[in-house]
Amino acid sequence: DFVPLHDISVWTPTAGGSEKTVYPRNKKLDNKISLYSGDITKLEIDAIVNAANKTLLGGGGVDGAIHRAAGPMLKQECASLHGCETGEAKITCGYGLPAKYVIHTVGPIAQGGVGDEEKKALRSCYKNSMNAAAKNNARSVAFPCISTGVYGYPPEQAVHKALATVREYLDEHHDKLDRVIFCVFLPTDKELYMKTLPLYFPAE
Ligand code: AR6
Repeated sequence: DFVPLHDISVWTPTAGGSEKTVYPRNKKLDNKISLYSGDITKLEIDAIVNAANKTLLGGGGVDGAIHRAAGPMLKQECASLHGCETGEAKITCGYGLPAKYVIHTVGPIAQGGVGDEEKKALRSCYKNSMNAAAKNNARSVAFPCISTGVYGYPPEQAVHKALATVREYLDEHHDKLDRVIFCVFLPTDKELYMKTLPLYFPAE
């Protein structure tokens, strides 16, 4: 029941959508974005991103799902990495997962509210994860909604940070990645992304 890359549809911007787009169209980015609704552990792509914690030793949420699906070898490799700071990213093999790599990043804890520090850290998560992918020649990468679960970052704010960071990275490095997949798990996140994607990846 794995989902290969060719079954993950490309997100096509619709013309005449929103008036208040944030960026103009960049044709070089056409066909590079996907919105996928479902379990990230099923994606048969180069790399999936894990919303981990600083220990990198597993936890609940998407982290728990990834470790369960990958098997105990993943934890073993993670244990050799000596943790990860907030905003940083570390890459491992995918083991039992259909994805070749897992990129573990640690999102900010936003239960005390979102300030400049949290915004900067969330941006770093996306940026450092894409850099880790590119460095390892992983050309397709899927992101969960980092920090918006247990870590309490408001999804309405996180979606803008995620899309702005990916858009800016791809503007500069469009040759380094073939596909960035936003993997949403909750129907409310799917709606948020459908509403917000046209602002960052408009048709015209
Ligand atoms: N596939 C895709 N997305 C998922 C999946 C899945 N299988 N399962 C959950 N999500 P969270 P955080 C979504 O809490 O907020 C862990 O214990 C979920 O609906 O997993 O960054 C770590 O060890 C939500 O939209 O991550 C850390 O201690 C999103 O993934 C802490 O939680 C992120 O929710 C990290 O908290």
